[in-house]
Amino acid sequence: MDFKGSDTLPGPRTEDHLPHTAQAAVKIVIVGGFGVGKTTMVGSVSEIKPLTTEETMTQAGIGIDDNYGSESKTATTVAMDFGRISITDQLVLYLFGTPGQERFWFLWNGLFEGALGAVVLVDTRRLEVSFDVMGRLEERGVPFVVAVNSFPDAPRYPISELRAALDLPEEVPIVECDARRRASSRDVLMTLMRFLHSLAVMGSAR
Ligand SMILES: Nc1nc2c(ncn2[C@@H]2O[C@H](COP(=O)(O)OP(=O)(O)O)[C@@H](O)[C@H]2O)c(=O)[nH]1
Ligand SMILES: [Mg+2]
Repeated sequence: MDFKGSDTLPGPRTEDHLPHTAQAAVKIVIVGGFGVGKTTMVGSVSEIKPLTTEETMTQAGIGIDDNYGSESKTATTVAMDFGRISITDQLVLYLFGTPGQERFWFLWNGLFEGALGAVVLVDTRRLEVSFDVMGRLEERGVPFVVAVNSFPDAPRYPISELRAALDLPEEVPIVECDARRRASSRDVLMTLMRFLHSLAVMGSAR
């Protein structure tokens, strides 16, 4: 039989096994409108091979999904992306990338269950595609940070203007990122973890 030797197979990512020091696992959701970079972010930052369920866009999506600015994109995630990252030796994050399109909202209830926090990815060319997502998170009381994915042809705005446009309170962190870069995506998650920590500290001080 002509099995390829293991040396010719693509190697595993840095860590396929949970570090033995891991003590806590936390669920984080990565949300945002169509084409904002959710799959890219989970893929760049995950230590395990990310699991992605993609379905080629069908006629059913045309005219329903707002595709402005992402015309070249042919596939959209209809289920979710899944990945994992150890933020410290003790703390492991499980990442769930979830679709932002309205017609997939029925998937959301389960996906938000048990989520400690969320990253809302935005594209400055289409801020409005992330409004509803933020509203849903607020309704469910899931704290979030906003990550502005820096697409090269997207206009850049000062954070204060973005905050006003997104109608976000002062305490909600807004950061720029490049979802394709592992370090940048990791920084976003660190920002979220610091934010969650500050909320917990504030909560326990009450
Ligand atoms: N230039 C640039 N392109 C990106 C970035 N993030 C994602 N993309 C591209 O934008 C497209 C949509 O990203 P994807 O992760 O599939 O979006 P999703 O629908 O939110 O999962 C893909 O072609 C990505 O390669 C980024 O930070 N910079
Ligand atoms: Mg996707």
